[in-house]
Amino acid sequence: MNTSTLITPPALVRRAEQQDTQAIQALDSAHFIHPFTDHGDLATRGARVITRAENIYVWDSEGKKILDAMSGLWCVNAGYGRRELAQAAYDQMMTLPYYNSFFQTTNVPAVQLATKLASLAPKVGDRSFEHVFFSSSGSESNDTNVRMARRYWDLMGQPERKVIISRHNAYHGSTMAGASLGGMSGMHAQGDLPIPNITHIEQPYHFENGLPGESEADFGLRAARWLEEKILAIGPDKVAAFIAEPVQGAGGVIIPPATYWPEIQRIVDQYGILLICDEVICAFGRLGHWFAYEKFGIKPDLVTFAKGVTSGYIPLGGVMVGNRVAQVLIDKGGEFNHGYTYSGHPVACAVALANLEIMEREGLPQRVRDDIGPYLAQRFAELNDHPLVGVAETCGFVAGLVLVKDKATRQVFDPDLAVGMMCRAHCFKNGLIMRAVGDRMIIAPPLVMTHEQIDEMMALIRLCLDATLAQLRSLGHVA
Ligand code: PXG
Repeated sequence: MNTSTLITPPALVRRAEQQDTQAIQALDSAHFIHPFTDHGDLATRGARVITRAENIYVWDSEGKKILDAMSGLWCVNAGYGRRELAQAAYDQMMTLPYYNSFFQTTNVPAVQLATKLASLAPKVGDRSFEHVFFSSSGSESNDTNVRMARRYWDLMGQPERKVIISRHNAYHGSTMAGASLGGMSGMHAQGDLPIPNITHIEQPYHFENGLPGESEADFGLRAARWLEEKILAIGPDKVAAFIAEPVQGAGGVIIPPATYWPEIQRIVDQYGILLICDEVICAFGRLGHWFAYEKFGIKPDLVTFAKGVTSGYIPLGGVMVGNRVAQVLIDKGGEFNHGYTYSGHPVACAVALANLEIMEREGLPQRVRDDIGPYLAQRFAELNDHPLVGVAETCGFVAGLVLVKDKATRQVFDPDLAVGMMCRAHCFKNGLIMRAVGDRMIIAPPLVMTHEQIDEMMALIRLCLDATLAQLRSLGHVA
């Protein structure tokens, strides 16, 4: 990639690095409630203070350089330090920093972005995407989906279609609807979730849910048919929609067998229910396409997006509204009583436009599909020879591996050992950000990585696996 587009870290940020890390940590602990964080734990250890970033690396307040194999939180698709994005935000703020899109008003960047997204979203079968609803996050967008799907069925004269089916271990956000749609039991346990009329089926995770000797292909069909069983158990005339991530991200990069999505499509078509693809992680090049539904040949009615649309430089999310739903909402709906202060925020939309321009110019989705995705697949597969790795797999530019106690029998570790967290600690120590989801280690690197940087990352991953193995051996947990 062209490194002349990268921002030289400003002197101001360098000074922040020289501040006393402990003082920042103390203020952090005293005043900042973090998402998904045990604050007792945080207070004793102190947060890692990230002060600057460039390309695929971040630096902490101690000056330590870390290769960010998670793109922040699955979002910095175009890499850090893009001057063009800062400039787009600056220019838009000086022209029109804010105006709402309620009350029959609009703004130019929002219109341009909706038009651009409609042009990027491929038509599949009889589904096309000419309309976009904007929010500021994935969670909000999924709240929109729930309301939109139910509104659709009301307008279709079938108000009893209310149930939305999702999957265990899915992640769809942290608002009441987002967390309910998600299938994280730990989230449901806090705050009386899920809200009514949201239910879940099991995820298509062959390693955990496959029967002994069952092929991936057979398992994929069986897993998809859990949806049909659920629809029949509820009553098809009561089901509004099925929501799913094409590849489950936060759940641990769960890549479904090739037979899964075509069978899901058959089922949603047969029962006429809406299909919501949550592409908050999977869109914008992550799986080698602008939208992942194209990769899997899925025909969704609603597509959730966020994160990569701005490469995380500014919050923006939304829903691509397929014609089936859009036409009904527009032709029959009157006013849809739903919207956010920041729907179509001009600065966020201007940054998104500049980001999509970069992705287009540098061909990032194609790069993932034809070049760095296949290269990552080849390099990551080499980890299958490591004694700790049960299975290592990739899809586009996400990858996951499961740590096992016994490779031959695929025996997993006692969860109380928290082997994933042990491995993650070795990663941090060695300058690599890799996420642990239980004992699955996952990555979603920026889409600008070179082959050399993939090699650098793979060497670090192997080093950290070796260090984890050595620690487990010294503790007597593996032979
Ligand atoms: N859908 C999907 C598929 C997501 O991955 C959301 C919705 C919610 O988006 P917002 O913008 O409201 O956060 C997400 C977010 C993790 C992790 O631990 C993943 C996400 C968020 C926080 C943590 O991997 N994904």
